[in-house]
Parts: sequence; C-alpha cells; structure tokens
Amino acid sequence: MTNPDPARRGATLRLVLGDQLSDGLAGLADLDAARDVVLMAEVREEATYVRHHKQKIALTFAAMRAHAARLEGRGVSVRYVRIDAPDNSHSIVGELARALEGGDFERVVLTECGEVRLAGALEAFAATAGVPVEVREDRRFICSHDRFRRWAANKRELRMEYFYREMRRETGLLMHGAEPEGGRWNYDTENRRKPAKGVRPPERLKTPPSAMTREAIADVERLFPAHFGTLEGFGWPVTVADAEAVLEDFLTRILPGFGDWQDAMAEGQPWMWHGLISTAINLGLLDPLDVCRRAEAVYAAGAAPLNAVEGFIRQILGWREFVRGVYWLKSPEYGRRNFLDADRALPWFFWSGETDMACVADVVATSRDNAYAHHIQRLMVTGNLAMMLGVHPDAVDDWYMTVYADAYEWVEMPNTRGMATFADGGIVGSKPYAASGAYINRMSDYCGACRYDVKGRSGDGACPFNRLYWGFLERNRGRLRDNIRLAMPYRTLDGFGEAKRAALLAEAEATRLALGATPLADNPE
Ligand code: FAD
Ligand code: DLZ
Ligand code: SF4
Repeated sequence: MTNPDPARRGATLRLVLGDQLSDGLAGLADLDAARDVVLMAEVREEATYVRHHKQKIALTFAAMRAHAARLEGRGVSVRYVRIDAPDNSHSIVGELARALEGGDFERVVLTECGEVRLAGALEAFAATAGVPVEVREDRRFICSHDRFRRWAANKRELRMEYFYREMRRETGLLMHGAEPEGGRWNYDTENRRKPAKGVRPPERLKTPPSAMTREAIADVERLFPAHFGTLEGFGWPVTVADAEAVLEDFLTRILPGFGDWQDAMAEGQPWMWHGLISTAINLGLLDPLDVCRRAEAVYAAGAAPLNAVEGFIRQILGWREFVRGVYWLKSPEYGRRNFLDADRALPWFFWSGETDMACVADVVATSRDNAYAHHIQRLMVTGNLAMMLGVHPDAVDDWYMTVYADAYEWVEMPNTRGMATFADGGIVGSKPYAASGAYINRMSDYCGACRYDVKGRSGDGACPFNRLYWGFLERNRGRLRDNIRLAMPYRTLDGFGEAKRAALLAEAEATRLALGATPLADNPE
C-alpha cells in the first residue's frame, strides 16, 4: 500500500520504544517533522514477556501517551497504536511491519533497544523489512559501548570501582584536577548508618495521576487484571516536568541524608532517603549526566555533604553505567550463567508476602504496593535470601523483572545474576553478598518485631538467614573456598570441625525445603 499522503512519500519511519522517551533520542536527531512519522506502539508482547507489575505497564503506557502528545504538540506526526486498538498486532516488529505496509517509507530508523531479546527481534525484522533499517546507538548513557569495551579490554577482572574512577576523571565530576574531591574516591564506609530510634524519613513528593495517567491505569486494570501488584498508590512521574519536580525535591530536601542512610532499612518506610528516580531515568525522562551534575552543584553550594553526593553520583555514574556495560559486553551468554548451580524453585511467599520473616514480608509488601524497593532491600533481603536458598537464576530474574517499575534487563540482570546472587561467578562483584540475620538487624528495625530470633543459630525459632548462612558456604565450598574475600568465613567454618559442618549443612538443607525452595526437578512446570 502506498502512502495516501503524497507529502510524506519517501519519508522515514522512526520507532520510539516505551523506554526511549527522551527529547535528544538519537533516532529522532534528524527528524523532518513535515515528512517523517514516529511510530509508538503499546503491545501485549512487551507487557507480558514477563508479566510486569501493573504499575510498570501503567507507567509505561502513561508516559508513552504523554510523550506522543508532546511530540504532536511540536508538529510531529505520530502513529500511536493503543493497547486496545482493533488491528494491533501486539508486537513491536508486527507494528513496524504494519506501519511499513501502510506508508511509502524509504527507510526505518531505530534507536538501539535495551534488551537482547528485542534487539534480536529487531535485527531479524531489519533483514526482511524491504527498506534500509538504520539502528543508532543509544546516546542516553554516559559511557558508550565502545568506551566500555576499551576500558574492559585486557582486564583480568572488571571492577566497578576502577571503572567509576575513569568516569570521574572523564566527566570531571567531583574532581579537583586529577584528584578526587575530598581526597578519596569513595565514601562507602560513610554510607552505612542505621537510623536512630525516632528518626523518621521525610515525607515524599508523589505525582498525582493526571487524567491521561488515570486512563492508562484503568486500561491496565481492565486488560492485565491478573498481573502482580496494586495500582492504588500509583504516583510515578510520567512526564519530563513531573520527573524534574521529583528530582528537584530530592536534591533540595532529601539528598543531604542520602549518604548516611543509604544502606538503612525500616519497617513500613519504603523510600528512606532514596532518589525515587530510576523509573524516570530508565524511561528517558531524566538524563543521567545532568542528574549527576545537578547533585554536584548541590555539594558545591554547600547544601549537601560529600558522603551523600559522592554516594549518589557513584550509583549513577558508577553502578548504572557499569552494569549496562557488563550486560552488553557479556550477553547473551551472561543470561545463562549459573555459577552456583542453583536449582531450586522460588518460594511462593516471594509473591504472596505470607511469611513470618518480617524483613521479607515488608519488602514483598512494598514491591507489591509500590513496584519499588530500595537497593539494600533488593540486595540484602530478597537477593541474599534467594541466593542462600539456591533459587535458580532464571526464577530470580523473572521475579525482579516482574515486580519493579524500573526493571529492564540491561540493569536488572547484572544486579541479580551478578551483584545479588553471584550467578555470574564474579563478573560484577568479587564475592557473594551472603549475610546472616545480623546484617539485617544492624541495618534495620525489622528484627525487633519478627517472630524469629535474630540471635538464634538453629532450630525452628532461629532466624532463617542464620540457619542458611553457614550451610550456603558449606554447600558451595568447592566453588567458593578459593575466593580470597571469603577466606575469613571459611577459616571459621573449617574451625567448626567436620561434624558441626555436616550439622550446619543439614539444617540449611532442611530450612531450604521448609521455606519452599524445593528442587526444580520436583516442579517440572
Ligand atoms: P537511589 O538509591 O536514589 O539511587 C540513585 C540512582 O542510582 C537510581 O535511580 C539508579 O538509576 C542508580 N542506581 C543505584 N544503584 C544502582 C545499581 N545497582 N545498578 C544500576 N543503577 C543503580 N535498578 C534499576 O533501575 N532497574 C532494575 O531492574 C534494578 N534491579 C535491581 C535488582 C537487584 C537485585 C538490585 C540489588 C538492584 C537493582 N537495581 C535496579 C538497582 C537499584 O536497586 C535501583 O536502581 C534503585 O533502588 C532505584 O531507586 P532510586 O531511584 O530510589 O535509587
Ligand atoms: C516495558 C514496556 C511495556 C510494558 N510496554 C511497552 C509497549 O507497549 N511498547 C513499547 O514500545 N515499549 C514497552 N515497554 C518498554 C520495552 O519493553 C523496552 O523498550 C524494551 O524492553 C527494551 O528496553
Ligand atoms: Fe529477617 Fe531474621 Fe530479622 Fe526476622 S530475625 S526480620 S527473618 S533478619
């Protein structure tokens, strides 16, 4: 079929995905608003390849609709396919094909996408599209693929800390010439305070859903009713203006406390002193380098201490860029890694929250109600538990991709398979972050109200994290004993003697089964 509008003949079709909602998107750089067409499509395939949290889908659709309206307001022609459009093919590639059929386009321009899965599908589409398909690098990151590959080349191991220093030097963020601000690169040791009794995190700015967002929420409730999570508390920023307001509020009121309490957790306090900006950055509503520069300016103005600003910038300039680099450097093989041969099912309470473990119940509740948990909850509660239970990495990935509004494989997978569960065997982290209940007790107020005794070492009443910890090390002795960073716990374990080690292993095995981490072979589905 030819394009019915002669003015658009020979035009370019430009795809904008749901997480490409940035003004400076590479694929729109040379947009000819009078001729080109921007394609945006809400499709079931993207909403269900993992059964995303309802808030994630509503957020994506609401932000896409708002972005399309913004582009149209600038005179851009947008072919916007809604989720309930009658002819929707329900895949991105299907919608590209439909748009090509219905118009006289001389080429297609894409901006590279964030997941291996979709990148493969788009590559296959390009091979058969019948018109040239140009895929442009996504420039919304501080470190390009090429730059990361050059940094990683010939390195025996990749460590975030050294990558981060390179990025500090290159961007000049928190630098005095060649020297880091304050004389140290990293103030991690000053990011570990537990809030004193009575210290409450500040109230947070929520974005009240607009009429357009409420419509997206209703669509999701209607079309994806069985997906995980609730929509009642939806308060995510969906436009650049919303996201700017959240960021500004964070920088002026919250950032000063970010450093001290970065690793702290408190029952019923989902936000603590965190930024709540990952959804906006990942969608493209905020630019990561701009966020870092504005945080630096707060420090320069004397309005936030160095441990807060350095800690915050490290998460974005360091961790976020590093995990993205690792994902693309190591994929697709990375997604098959299972260094600890984890072979258990994910216990049901990860979904239901029905567990007497107060820490886990709280993290599942916030994940369900807010599609959010902060970093240390993801790492040291659910991640640590999944690793010590030996849950298969595919099931762990599926859970994290499902429950969080900011989940995209490029950032989720290195955090789960790498940082949280050591399934990558040490690419992202140098050792597993396994910890007993003592860590959670030190960094939170969870244990006081918990049915389990955080000081107990064995028996039904003892904290399950304690009952799992030594058994985890014993079970993985062959894989982890030579890890230099685990030398101390293994020395302690060795000192227990053979009989006690066997008893610890037996107790951990019984705990795994009691908590529902059954062998996957027993759960063929
Ligand atoms: P803050 O604590 O305020 O941090 C500021 C920003 O730094 C974040 O918005 C984020 O952009 C960045 N950041 C912080 N830590 C990381 C990290 N480890 N990796 C990458 N970026 C980071 N983040 C996601 O965006 N998507 C995910 O799917 C995701 N999955 C995770 C899974 C696990 C097991 C773990 C341990 C972490 C995961 N993270 C993920 C990282 C981190 O938990 C979230 O980015 C953070 O909780 C988002 O909340 P915030 O904006 O309040 O972050
Ligand atoms: C996350 C998501 C969802 C839920 N829905 C859509 C959609 O309908 N259309 C779309 O273009 N993008 C969506 N996305 C974001 C994509 O899944 C994301 O672009 C890829 O996973 C690559 O990062
Ligand atoms: Fe979690 Fe154990 Fe503390 Fe209970 S006692 S809250 S299970 S760490």
